[in-house]
Formats: sequence, C-alpha cells, structure tokens
Amino acid sequence: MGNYNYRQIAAFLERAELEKKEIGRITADYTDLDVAAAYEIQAELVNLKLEQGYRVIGPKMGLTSQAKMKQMKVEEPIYGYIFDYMVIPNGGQLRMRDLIHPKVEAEIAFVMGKDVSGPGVTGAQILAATEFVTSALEIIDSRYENFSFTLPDVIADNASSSRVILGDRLVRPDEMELDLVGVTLSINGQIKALGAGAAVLGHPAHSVAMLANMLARKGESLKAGSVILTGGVTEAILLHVGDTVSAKLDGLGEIGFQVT
Ligand code: 0L1
Ligand code: MG
Repeated sequence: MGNYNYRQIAAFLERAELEKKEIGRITADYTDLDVAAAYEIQAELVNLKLEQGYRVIGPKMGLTSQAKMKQMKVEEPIYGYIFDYMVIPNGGQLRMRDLIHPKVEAEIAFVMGKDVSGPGVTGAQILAATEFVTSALEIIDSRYENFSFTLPDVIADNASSSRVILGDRLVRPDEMELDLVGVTLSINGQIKALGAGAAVLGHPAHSVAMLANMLARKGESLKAGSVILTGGVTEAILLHVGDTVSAKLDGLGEIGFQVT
C-alpha cells in the first residue's frame, strides 16, 4: 500500500464536514487504501476533534443490518465515534445549513455502566455491563457525493457520523426484550420506515459485543459512561427543510426533532 499521510487525508475529510461540501471518494486517489488504513485515518480525524476540545460521547456501530452489509458486500459492521458537538436535544432543531445531505435512522442506544474488554465478549456480558438503554435518532451525513463510497471511504469518514438525538427515558436492559422492540420512524406524521430491534444483528447487545471485540483487536475497550449507538433499526431517510421527525420505540418512548 502507498505511503499515505493519514493526518492529511483526515484533515481533508474534516474540511468537507466543516465547509459542508461533498467530495469524491478518497479511494479514487488512494486506490489501494484498505480497511486497516481507513481506521488509521478515522483515528486521526478523532485526534483532530479532540485537539479542538471536543469530547467523544461514545462509539457507534454502522452497517449492522443484513441489507446494508449485503449492499456493501461486507460480513462485518463498521464503527465510528460520536462527539459532544453532534448532540441535539430531544425536541430540538437540526439546521440543514450545517450539513450536506442528512438522513435519519432510528436506533437503540446503550449507556455502559462498566468497562468491557474483548476478545470473546458476548451479548449477555454486554447486558450485564449496561446501565441503561434508550432511544436514539442518528443523523448520518456522508461527506461523499450521493452517499457513494467503498468500505474504506466510509470508515475514514467516521462512518458518516453527523448528529444524534437521545431519548429522555432511560430503561434498565433487563426490563426489556430489546430484539422485540418495535420501532416506527415518521416524517410529518407519516410512517416512513419501521422495524424491530432484531434488525440490529439479531439483538442490539450483539452489536455492542461485536464492537467490543473489534476494538480489542486494537487493544481498545468499551468505557463505563460511554453512550453507544448500536445501528439502524430502520433504513435511513433523507431529510428536507421543514420536516418534523419523530420515532416511537416500544417501551423506550418517543423522540423527535425539527429540520430548519
Ligand atoms: O450509522 C450507519 O449505519 C451509517 C454507516 C455508514 C453508511 C452510510 O452512510 O449509509
Ligand atoms: Mg447509524
């Protein structure tokens, strides 16, 4: 593989985010960029944000549905990071002028009560280490034209992370059957997508376990206090100015926001 300057590529991706300008795939220039190198670029992007004083609230899993993995021809999901500046309060506003071409998907989020280190982590271990689960709406905003990318492109672009809304209702994980949680995602009062928690790798706790095991390959672990987005229960829906977005998650309540 070429001798690439990961920091420089990360800065290029960050500029696209800040200038809200879509870009072509980086793999068009860096043709032999592989998944490992893409995570190095992502790590540099994270460093850039930390150096500016932003704080990671937790990791997120992406491409967790069979449909998305098949579409991308991959057998494993990907991860990225959510920062404090990405959080919009429940009922708040998403400013379209801050973003490129945002889409929204409904998710289940975990709040970790204990550190968890892989490898070999199971869903049961994750549930035992989880303090609460809650509802989430993730706004993804790929920096690439038309959301068109290869796997290394999207990993380097922090898994399209952009904004997140977290629910106000915190529930102990043993009070729920998370795979059976029914979810509807509505825009302007019309249901646009629906699903069940099982759409996320069979059970959202499996997604967190897989994340712990993926991080372990790099000597990293899940930290107590982290908020983890487990992956879309619904497909992602393109947003427009004026949209009122709301999601209902069985047992986890309703969340929403306005697009201005
Ligand atoms: O959160 C996600 O599942 C997004 C992963 C990246 C793929 C995309 O931008 O559609
Ligand atoms: Mg997501």
